[in-house]
Amino acid sequence: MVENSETATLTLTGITGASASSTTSTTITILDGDSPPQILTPPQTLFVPPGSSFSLSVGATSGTLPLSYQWYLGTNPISGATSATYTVTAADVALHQGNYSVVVTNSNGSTTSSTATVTVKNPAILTFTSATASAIENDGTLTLTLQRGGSDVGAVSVDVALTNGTATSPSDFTSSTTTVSWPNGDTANKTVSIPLTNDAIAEPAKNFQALLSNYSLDAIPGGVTAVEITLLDDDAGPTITQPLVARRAVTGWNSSLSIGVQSQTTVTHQWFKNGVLIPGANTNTLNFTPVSLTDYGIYSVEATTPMTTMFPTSSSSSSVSPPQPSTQPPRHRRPPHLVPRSQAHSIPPKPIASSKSKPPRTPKASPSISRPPLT
Ligand SMILES: [Ca+2]
Ligand SMILES: [Ca+2]
Ligand SMILES: [Ca+2]
Repeated sequence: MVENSETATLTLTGITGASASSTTSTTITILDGDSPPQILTPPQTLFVPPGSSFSLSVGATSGTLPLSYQWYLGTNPISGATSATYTVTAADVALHQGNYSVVVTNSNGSTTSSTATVTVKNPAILTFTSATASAIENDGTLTLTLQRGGSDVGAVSVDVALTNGTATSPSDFTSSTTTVSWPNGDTANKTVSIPLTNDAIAEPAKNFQALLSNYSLDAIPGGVTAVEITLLDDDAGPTITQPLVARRAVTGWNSSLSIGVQSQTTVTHQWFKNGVLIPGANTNTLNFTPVSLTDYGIYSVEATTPMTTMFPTSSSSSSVSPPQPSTQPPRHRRPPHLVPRSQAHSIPPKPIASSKSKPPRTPKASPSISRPPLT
């Protein structure tokens, strides 16, 4: 009698003198001995690059053995393809592309599998265009770009999934998995927009990741399968890492004032002299090339970030002490502390009469270059 497979479950009960392990029951399948074979895992559709090997397999079971197999390409039986797995060592589009099926036979009859399609083509190569990205939380969205290389034949797709780092969804960004698709023949770059959460909390820079997964069958990973995303805060003001320091400058020598400012967002600088804006002085350093008497004054710099309203801009100020008339040759326009020590030894500056009103002075050797007496 032909009948379906039947199952029975054996369970251990009434265990004494021992404790039960996690497995206390097992299922037994009773196969019918009068049926044709049953196909459990049919062959799977494949995309194969030309010249590559590929295999098709079928999983079949039967209460009556042995089983025999015959693979078909279309309606034609493939010579010698008579086992559960059919392997081709070098795929050729003319010889191997098409719809495959397998007929499994026992003494009771035959069963034909569902069809698997083998397409012989080069894969599309899908990748992010950059392994890193950064955004400020008030940007609204962060855009990631994906590229299709390799074959432009066929429709391909890949999923972009987001994973929490120190930045988490939904407090810092909105996590979702986006499927990015290219139609047949399309090689244009595609973008994914990630919504960012703009809070009012001052916080450190955070990170999260975007990952490619679930490539369509004829697509493979390219060079960049993950993007490390840095999420910058817009609520913390700039921090001054190097304050302005008062400086005595010597006329005729080059000098500079500078400030160090750290911020997660862009910092713009503006220098002021005696409270008056200096046009064009918009970097962290203000150069005097060289210092002249008119440079004497109180200098300040304002460092500004594109913040929300929580923090005021930072500013710092410093004075420049009155410049001294030069006693140095103007052509040596380097301050002594920038001259390498060996050079300071070998080429001591020569006193030259100043053109200014004060009488010339003979420079004394700097303590840094005077030698202690030998003992
Ligand atoms: Ca945030
Ligand atoms: Ca904010
Ligand atoms: Ca914030």
